[in-house]
Amino acid sequence: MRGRPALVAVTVIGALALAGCGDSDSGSPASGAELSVAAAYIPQPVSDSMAAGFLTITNKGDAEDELTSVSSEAGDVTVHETVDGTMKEVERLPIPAHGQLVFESGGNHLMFEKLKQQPKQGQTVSVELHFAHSDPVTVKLPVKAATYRPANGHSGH
Ligand SMILES: [Cu+2]
Repeated sequence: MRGRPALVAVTVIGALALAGCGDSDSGSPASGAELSVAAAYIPQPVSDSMAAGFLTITNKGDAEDELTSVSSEAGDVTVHETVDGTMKEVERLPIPAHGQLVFESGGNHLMFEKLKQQPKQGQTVSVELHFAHSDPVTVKLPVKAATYRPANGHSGH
């Protein structure tokens, strides 16, 4: 819930700055990354306490950022990458300037553990993404069928 007011505040400040001097776009590294989130979902898990979540973070800005942590009221969330078929927790993942950080089946994923209740198809699970530079972003991940794959997603291999 903290994400939305912060985002609104940034927008207002940006508008004021533009009105003030007209060319504030250049030379302000603090607002270099422009993040948006798409293709978020959780396949309905078999387990009642663990699940994986997927999404794509796009950075349209000129500066890179990093995903540093994820939190949720639904349970514990950590960020995992998959190396040689084995998943391992990572501290942070980079989001390159003009690039994407992709979470997809068989690759990076959000790892939900100690869930208070099993996510069921049709529900949504809210998470808050925290970044090294940008303000936190709240994302609602819809729970899809266990076999769901995003239509335009690239399947790992
Ligand atoms: Cu995992």
